[in-house]
Amino acid sequence: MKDPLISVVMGSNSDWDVMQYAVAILKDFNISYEARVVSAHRTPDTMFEFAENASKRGIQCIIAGAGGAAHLPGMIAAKTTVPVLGVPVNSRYLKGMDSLLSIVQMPKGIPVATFAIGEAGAANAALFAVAILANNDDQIRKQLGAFREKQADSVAAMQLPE
Ligand code: RP5
Repeated sequence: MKDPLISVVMGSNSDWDVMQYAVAILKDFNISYEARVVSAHRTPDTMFEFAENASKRGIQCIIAGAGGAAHLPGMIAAKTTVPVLGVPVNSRYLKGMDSLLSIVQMPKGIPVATFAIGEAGAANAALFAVAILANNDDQIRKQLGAFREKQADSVAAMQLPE
């Protein structure tokens, strides 16, 4: 794939069940992306290197998913000014409430845009990244408009049982 515009990172390959929904949207929109595992606490040096280089690599948005004490999005945001979109991944015991609060409760000064827990959050983070790119790309803006129209049409076609 050509130089990625969007980077999708996650703390473990166990996050893929959720984060695949972000990647599916980027594929649908034909946006160049990369997807990789970077762990804040197991590979902190790799995480720092990734975050420090994101801007010069031309990355426009980082979608970061993590579960539990989900410090990956916040720590990446601390090391780059590239916008970070955080996706709370469902966790085994606290069902993702821990992930959500860890990501959304960033102290003032280092923002992480935080999305819903799980599949919806992953898909919406990617749609948000697409919307950011659309600000400076007419083709992507048209694609996003067409996506919204298709979605509206599918609702209009919905039928309920008698
Ligand atoms: C976090 O711990 C990951 O983001 C993942 O959601 C969670 C569990 O990781 P594994 O034990 O499945 O590797 O770092």
